Amino acid sequence: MKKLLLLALMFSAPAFAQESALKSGSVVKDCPTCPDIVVVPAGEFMIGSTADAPDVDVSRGETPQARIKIAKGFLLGRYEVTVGQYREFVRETGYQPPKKACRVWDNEFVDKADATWENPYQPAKPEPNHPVGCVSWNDAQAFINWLSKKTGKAYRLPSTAEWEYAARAGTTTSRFWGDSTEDACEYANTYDISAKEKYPFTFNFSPCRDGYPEQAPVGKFKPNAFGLYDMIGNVWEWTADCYAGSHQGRPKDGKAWVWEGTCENRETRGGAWMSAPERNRIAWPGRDPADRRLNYFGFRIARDLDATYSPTYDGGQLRRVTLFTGDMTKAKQFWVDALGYKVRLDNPAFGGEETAKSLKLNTGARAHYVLLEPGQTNGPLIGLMGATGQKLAANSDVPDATPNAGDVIVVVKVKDIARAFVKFKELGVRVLAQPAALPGTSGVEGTVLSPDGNRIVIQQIESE
Ligand SMILES: [Ca+2]
Repeated sequence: MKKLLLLALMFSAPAFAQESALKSGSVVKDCPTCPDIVVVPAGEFMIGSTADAPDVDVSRGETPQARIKIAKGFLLGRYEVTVGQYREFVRETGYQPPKKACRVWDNEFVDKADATWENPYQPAKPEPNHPVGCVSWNDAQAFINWLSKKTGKAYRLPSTAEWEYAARAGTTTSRFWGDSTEDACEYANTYDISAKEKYPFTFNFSPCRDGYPEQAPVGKFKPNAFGLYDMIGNVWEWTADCYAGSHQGRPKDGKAWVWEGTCENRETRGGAWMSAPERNRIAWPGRDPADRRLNYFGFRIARDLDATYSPTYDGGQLRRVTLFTGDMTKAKQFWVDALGYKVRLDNPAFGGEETAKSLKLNTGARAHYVLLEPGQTNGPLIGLMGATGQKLAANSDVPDATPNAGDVIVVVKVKDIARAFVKFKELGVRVLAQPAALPGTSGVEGTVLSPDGNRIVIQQIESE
């Protein structure tokens, strides 16, 4: 009897284990085919380079440095996200990325319409364990949303500070193995002699042979002290941050540095198989628009320890909305044109049985799930969900409404309802009800009339 009890306790123990109790370097996997993620310990470090560091680039704001304190450990991809993992995402979601050529080498660096993550040219036929390339920052977000929903864990890109902290793994040199470029071939797939022979670019190269003139499969080189592979070379890695060109003013807690208004460029880190040694350094920041695709750009995922994914919060700037019913085309037009948001994802497949049930849609109605991305007028809207089919059942989730057939009601969740209503005023949108507290809840809600006559209920997102 005692023995049985003991066994039961032993087997049940992992269910109670907190990830925050895991040792630095532990590998976590949220599903059998999910990317390996590694526990990176809490700590402090100086981001950037000293003024006398080899190849220091003042124009990119590597120096002066800033002190960053990462108070809690976090999880970071052991490897760059691979072609095999990305393929599973595309297969499961039917993700159709916005049309945009990918930049590859074809006797010159040129944007090729037929270059994709499946054929990034270098190599033409990537293996499942090659890092995925030709993926934009936006594509990376779509992958992250999918993985978060699939696993119930809130994934995200690492912040620039987290990335650099993890890449350094306690070192202060240009690279996690020291300053030398001769030693690169033990630790990283860089623009080495073998690459130079195949692609004789005019820029500098690592004076050694790593055996990979193009992308290399992930994990072929020595890891750093945190057990992370390919932090230098192979493909550039997108971070969550807007490119700042300085460390002055950077959040001291290691969180991503993003701001209201246009985030013109996202920061990339780590260099690539075709980057010169000056750029294959931990501190050197790349800067590229969120929709840019290059075959030497990929990403690595991160998440907080013990972070669970909530369907109303997707872990990033964009959040899901509870309910929208009515004419999708009109609604999209309003949010996209009037408020300057770009549609990032419109997924009619979202309208499954569960959705129809939770929205109390009548048979035949179909839900869409749309994510909107701030454009020039960065603002409070994060997303909306919709249904076509018009005829609706009475729905207690829709405040102050018993929708009749033909009614169009939209509920949009925003981060800052006061700011949203300032924006509506600027745009001349008619306000039907000013924001007010919802009795018996912590919610705040107001109502506007969109230009096409849709009544739109605006709700403030409740804090996590
Ligand atoms: Ca190489």
